[in-house]
Amino acid sequence: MTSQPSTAEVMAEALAGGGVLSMFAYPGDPIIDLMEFSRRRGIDVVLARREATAAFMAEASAMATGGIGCCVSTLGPGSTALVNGVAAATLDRVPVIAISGQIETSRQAFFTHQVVNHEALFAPVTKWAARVEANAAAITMRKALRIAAAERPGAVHLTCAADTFTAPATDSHVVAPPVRYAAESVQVFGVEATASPGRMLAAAGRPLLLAGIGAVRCEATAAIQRLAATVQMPIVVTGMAKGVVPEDSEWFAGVLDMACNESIWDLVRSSDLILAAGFDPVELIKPWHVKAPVLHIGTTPNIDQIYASEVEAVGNVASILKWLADGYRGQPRWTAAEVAGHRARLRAAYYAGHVRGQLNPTDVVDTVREVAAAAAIATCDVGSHKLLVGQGWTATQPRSVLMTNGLSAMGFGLPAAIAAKLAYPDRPVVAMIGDGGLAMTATELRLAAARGLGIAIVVFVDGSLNRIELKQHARSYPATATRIEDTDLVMLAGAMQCDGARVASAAELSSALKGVNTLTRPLVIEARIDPSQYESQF
Ligand SMILES: Cc1ncc(C[n+]2csc(CCOP(=O)(O)OP(=O)(O)O)c2C)c(N)n1
Ligand SMILES: [Mg+2]
Repeated sequence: MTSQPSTAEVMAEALAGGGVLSMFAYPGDPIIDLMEFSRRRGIDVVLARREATAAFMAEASAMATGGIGCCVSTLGPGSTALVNGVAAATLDRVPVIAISGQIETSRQAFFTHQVVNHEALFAPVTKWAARVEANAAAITMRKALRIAAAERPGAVHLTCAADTFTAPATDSHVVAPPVRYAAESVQVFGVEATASPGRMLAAAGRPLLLAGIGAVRCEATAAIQRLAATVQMPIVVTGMAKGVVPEDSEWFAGVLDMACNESIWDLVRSSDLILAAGFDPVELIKPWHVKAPVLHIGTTPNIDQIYASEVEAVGNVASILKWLADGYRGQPRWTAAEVAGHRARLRAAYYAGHVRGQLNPTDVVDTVREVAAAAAIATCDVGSHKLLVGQGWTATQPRSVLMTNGLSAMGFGLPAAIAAKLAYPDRPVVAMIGDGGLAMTATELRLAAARGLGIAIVVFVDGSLNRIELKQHARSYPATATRIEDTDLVMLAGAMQCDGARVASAAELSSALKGVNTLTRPLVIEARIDPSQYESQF
């Protein structure tokens, strides 16, 4: 007679079946069974230094791989600390299963110490917040995986009582749900019954393709390139979709709502039809002010209504774009020279405010890009530096730039680099983060060192929470609670068993990065930048 598996064992089995390779954890006693069965099932259980970073690691691991991320915490103080990263996964549209332990069932109705209502806490920041019971363990896990991965993806939070983890699961038949598109299908919605995406495109004289994270999820790279080349139209992408088309290709026209955003908006406003291809308005920082009509092409209908669209093509974004390219009989709409001219103007705007003889933020972005291999994964944090990385970093592959641009939470860049390197040990990984973002997460350097992760962490040191300090300047306020004290990052790196270097010029940065593609332990670079370029641009 085979003994019945415990609920924790069934949960671990389901996570492994769902393709989870790493579980980012901060333990407490209720969850040790789940961690142990996950370990036995071959999942790498990684000790983050706090729950908030564990959740960012789970998010970034899913962003980098296209799979499902997982983080776990204890009850009360553990679960409350997970919230930011869980919310980031939901707003960044990344599938994550977050699991927290809870006090034993017999005490739940009346006990108070460390007891927080998880379902109420996580409901607003997840797609589903639920409890796992021993008599519904397998179905709950299957549902959690399916909901997290279903369009639009996001986080699911599960709570399991300490005694339920160890209880025999009476529902233990684990079946992984399908999460990929199987068929090329498209639904068309139109205000007019005769609405046709193809006719709308054919009628446009200056169409522009705006590609977002839905296009990344649908692996639409080839389809976007083919449609853009067929119609001859510029492609603008969003921050989290960077790399969905190679950014050194002919029709690429820049990144929306990063540095130089006026130049991009001018181009968008000069078009007479926007093909919003997997574009998710969660990445917009201002309301939509474009008069041209929008052809919504997405995995879901235009449920946000941030822009109006009289025609919606809903389904696999790649299939829809292929279908449009197959049917296109119109003339070429733009010339390559026009788009190249726009790119040149964009590049000039990107360098605005560059100070000779100083280490400018754009020098950092350019130098890291020059030295890092094409296949490198870049992560960034949130702040002024992100806007320049977002526009200036030339991405050549989908999922090669990891940033949070839905919740836009500081503290993402370093944990994301750790998760990316764990997922892809053979690819170079560079994190470009602010000194504020590093201060939030610096203790994770010890984890990176312990795992022997050869990641480079390039810190834009300006002694400031610059993005916010600039807003204070704009209102003639003094810098209040936006200056951060100088920290010896080389010494910090040493204490964390990482290598460290301090640089104040592009040449020094370039030589500090010499081995960046073959590092065997983390390298922290204190890049002492002159932030005046931010002041002139933002
Ligand atoms: C968790 C979190 N707290 C606060 C903010 C608001 N915020 C956005 S950018 C920024 C400053 C970031 O400073 P730093 O990391 O040094 O980057 P810099 O702007 O200097 O490049 C702040 C405080 C945020 N986005 N996320
Ligand atoms: Mg800073």
